[in-house]
Amino acid sequence: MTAVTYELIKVCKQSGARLGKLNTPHGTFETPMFMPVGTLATVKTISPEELKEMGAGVILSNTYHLWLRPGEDIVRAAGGLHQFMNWDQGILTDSGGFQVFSLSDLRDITEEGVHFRNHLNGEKLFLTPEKSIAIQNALGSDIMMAFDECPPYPASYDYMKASVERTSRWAERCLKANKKPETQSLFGIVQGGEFEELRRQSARELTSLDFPGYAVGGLSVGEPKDIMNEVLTYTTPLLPDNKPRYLMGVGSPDSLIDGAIRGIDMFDCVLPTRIARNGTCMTSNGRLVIRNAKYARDFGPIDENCDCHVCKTYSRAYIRHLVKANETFGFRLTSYHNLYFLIKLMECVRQAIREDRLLDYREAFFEQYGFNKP
Ligand code: PRF
Ligand code: ZN
Repeated sequence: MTAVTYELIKVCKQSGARLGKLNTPHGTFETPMFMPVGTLATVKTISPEELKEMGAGVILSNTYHLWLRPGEDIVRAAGGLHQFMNWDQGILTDSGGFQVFSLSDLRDITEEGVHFRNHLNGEKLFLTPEKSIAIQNALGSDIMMAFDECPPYPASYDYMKASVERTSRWAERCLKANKKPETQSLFGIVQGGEFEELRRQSARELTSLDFPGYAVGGLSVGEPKDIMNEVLTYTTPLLPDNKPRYLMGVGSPDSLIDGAIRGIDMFDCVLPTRIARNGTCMTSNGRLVIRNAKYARDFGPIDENCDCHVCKTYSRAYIRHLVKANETFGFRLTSYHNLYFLIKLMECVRQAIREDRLLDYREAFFEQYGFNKP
């Protein structure tokens, strides 16, 4: 028995996108879905009650950050991450691999694991597949991620091949290290950059290990969008139909739609909350920079097509004032709206799959969002 299972409900006849259900020990969630990021056991500025209200299902947290502070022992003592942060829905934890590579410049990759320095105080640290899984077991997430290497873009074919093979060996060690497969499911991560042969090798090696779900990693690391779409086009068909597929670190509205069309079921990204904290809002008409002087006396909502609590209650002029004055409440409002926007977008995507019209939906959405403009 695995903790997390996937049920394919239907495939969109027009686009090939999948409508499905992800069953977890903390609830069942419809896919494709967007998962808000709460790296340090909080989705920045948003309470769990608000996340529920906006329809969030699974949220992300991070092994590396929680290991450094407060430490997994404290989270375990609290009764696990769900209890610690008062979130009774799904939690997925990333393995820390990606963060070690993106946050630490001093690192040394060996077969055993990665030596690097704590980005907070410079202290020497060592993370291995076994250690990452032990921390994730202590956190008690519903979905754990394998400890992988996400090489920078561009990387040479030879480097990528060695990295893919090491990631496969690490994936096997992660599976063996999981002490709670009945309550915590471990997903494998396909790497291989933009090399089709290496993506095939990675998918073959990982699927032979029979993970309960698979992620496509190593994308949205600086490559052009058409390369990401091309990689997804040939990679997702290599993954089993009866398991969920998760595209890591991707959250722009166009990429969510294009990923779903290529058979992706789960997405996460800091984008909506990160841009919210500098006052950028996602709207049905494209990005809106709330600091702009033209909103000073605009008493309409952020997005006239949005029915979120923020858009029903607060004006552009008020939010602009708060954001310009660096008032925390302003960033709460933009964060809430942006998360709601992506969660609602995925609801529209699911409805379009149900009705076999996701390509039509894509066309209309892109037109209004402004992606089709020259
Ligand atoms: N691996 C892991 N986490 C990730 C990625 C990856 O490749 C990415 C790539 N966009 C984001 N987060 N473990
Ligand atoms: Zn809104």
